[in-house]
Amino acid sequence: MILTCETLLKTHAPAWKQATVHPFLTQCQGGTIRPEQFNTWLVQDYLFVTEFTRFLARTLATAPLNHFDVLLSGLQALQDELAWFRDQATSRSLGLDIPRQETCQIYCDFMGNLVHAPYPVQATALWAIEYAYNQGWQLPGPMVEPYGEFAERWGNPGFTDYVGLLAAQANTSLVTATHTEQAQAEASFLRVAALEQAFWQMAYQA
Ligand code: HMH
Repeated sequence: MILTCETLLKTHAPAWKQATVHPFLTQCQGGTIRPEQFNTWLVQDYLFVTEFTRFLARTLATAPLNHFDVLLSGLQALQDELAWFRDQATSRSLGLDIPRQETCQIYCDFMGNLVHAPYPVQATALWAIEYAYNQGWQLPGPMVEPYGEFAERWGNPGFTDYVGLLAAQANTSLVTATHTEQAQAEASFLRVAALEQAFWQMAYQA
């Protein structure tokens, strides 16, 4: 049996639900999230995205040539996203030069270690990381201000299409993956799910 993104979601539905449905997101939707908690998430997510950008660049470095277009479009979007995070921080008077919280650091270390993993594992993790935010910010439905902009960033149709292309590339790479690589891809999917859940929870632990 060949592993696909779809079978991962079906096999591990409870873990995926915990990664993508969280009080943090429902409280953003209803506008009841406390600003300190939102700001904690915002700054830690900026610090996450700086490392995520390095991970995407390293994934590009091992990707087959016909996967470049999609990955380069992702890197291009991250240039805008990092600037957007800095603007958000400035308008909220938040400093970005602070240490990562433990959960954020563990997630960044996980992405750093994926440099040793074969491409199908990297491609699966990349898709899972992006799909977690795509679903997480999209599933609750429209959010009250000022959170609509955040729901839009990861829930918009263009980003949804991008995540679909990442799934297609991961699936293609998994077709020729060994059993060991498929098992590693499944383990990385589960690790992403657990880290995503912990990342939402981190906003309440500041
Ligand atoms: C924690 N996961 C986390 N932050 C993000 N910005 C994404 C995924 C999507 O890029």
